[in-house]
Amino acid sequence: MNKGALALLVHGGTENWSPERWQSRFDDVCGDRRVLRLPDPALDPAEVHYAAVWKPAPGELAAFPNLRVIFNLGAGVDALMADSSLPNVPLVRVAVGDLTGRMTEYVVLHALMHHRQELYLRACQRERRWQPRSQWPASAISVGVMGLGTLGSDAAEVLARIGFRVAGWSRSARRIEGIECFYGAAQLEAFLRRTDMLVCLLPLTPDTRQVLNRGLFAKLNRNSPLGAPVLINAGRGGLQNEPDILSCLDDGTLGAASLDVFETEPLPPDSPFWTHPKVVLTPHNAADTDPDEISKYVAQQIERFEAGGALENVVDRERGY
Ligand code: NDP
Ligand code: OXD
Repeated sequence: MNKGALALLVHGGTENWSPERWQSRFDDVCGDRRVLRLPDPALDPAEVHYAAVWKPAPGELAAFPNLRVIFNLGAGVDALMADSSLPNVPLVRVAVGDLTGRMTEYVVLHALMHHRQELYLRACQRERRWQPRSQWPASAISVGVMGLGTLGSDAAEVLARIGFRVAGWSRSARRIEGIECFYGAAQLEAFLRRTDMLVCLLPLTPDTRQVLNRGLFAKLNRNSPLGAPVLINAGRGGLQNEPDILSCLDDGTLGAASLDVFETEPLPPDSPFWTHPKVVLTPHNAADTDPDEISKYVAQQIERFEAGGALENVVDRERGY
C-alpha cells in the first residue's frame, strides 16, 4: 500500500531554510514515503498525510483534505497560530536536545559578554586604551529567565552552574533545583525586582505580545554591578516594544541589549538597532534548527504515530504554544 506523502513547505528565505537542503534530508530518512517540495504543480493534494513546514503562507495547509499531522520545523509556532484556516489536526513543534543546546550557547555567550564588560573592553581595544575596570563575580548578578520551558529551563540551569543567581518566570508553577521559580502575573513584579539581567525565551502569544516594554524594564533592579539592567531577547520580535527598548537604552533605564529577534525580519537597513552602541544584534540565528536532526525527529514521530503511538510535543492550541 502507498504511504501517505509528506509535503514540505519551507519559506524561511535564509541559508538554514533552503528548501532543497530540507528535501534532501527528508528524502534520506523517509524511506519509501514520497516527499513533495511545494510548490509542485503535479501534486495531488489528497495524497498528503503529513506536512513539515516553516512559515507556510496563511491558507496553504487548508488545501490538503487528508492531512493527519502538521510538523512545525522550529520551536515557535506563532506564525502558524496566526493562520485562521489552519486545519484542526495535531500540530507538533520542535523540542530536541540539539536546538536546546544551541540556544543555551547563545544565552550563555551573551550573559557572559555583558557580565564580563565585553562592550567596554572592545571599545578599549579599538582605542588602544589599557584601562581594566574591576570585575565582579557571577554570584553578584541576578539573571531572570522569562519562560521556563524546554529552552529557558536548560539555559537557566547552565547559567546557575556558572555561578549566576538565577530565577525564572513561567505561566504555571515550576520547580527546578537551584532556580528560584516565579509564575503568573501576580509574581511578575517580584521576579523583575530581583533581576539584573533579563533573558526572554517566551513564546509569542496574545498574552505575551509586547510584554518587553518600558513599564516592565522600569521594574528591573537598578542596583547591580552592571549599573543598569541588561535585556537579552531570543524569543520573538513581537514580544518586544522596539521604540521602548530604544528610548530605555537612551535614557539609561536599560544599560545594554542583546537582540536576536525583531518585529520585522530581516531587520530593515534603516533600523536604528543596527548602529546603536548599546545593542548587540544577531540575525535570528540564536538556535538554528538543524535539517539532519529535525528530519530524523519528524520521521521517527511519523513512524510511531502510524504504529499507534502518541505524538510528542503537540502544541496546545488554547494556550497558543
Ligand atoms: P516552551 O513551550 O517549552 O516554553 C515556553 C515557556 O514560556 C513555558 O515555561 C511557559 O510557561 C512560558 N510562558 C508561555 N506563556 C506565558 C505567559 N503568558 N506568562 C508566563 N510564562 C509564559 O517553548 P521553548 O522553550 O521550546 O521555546 C520558547 C520560544 O523560543 C519559542 O516559542 C520561540 O519563539 C523561541 N525560539 C527562538 C529561536 C531563535 O533562534 N531565536 C529558536 C527556537 C525558539 P509554562 O511552563 O507554565 O507552560
Ligand atoms: C524556532 C526558531 O522557533 O528558529 O525554532 O525561531
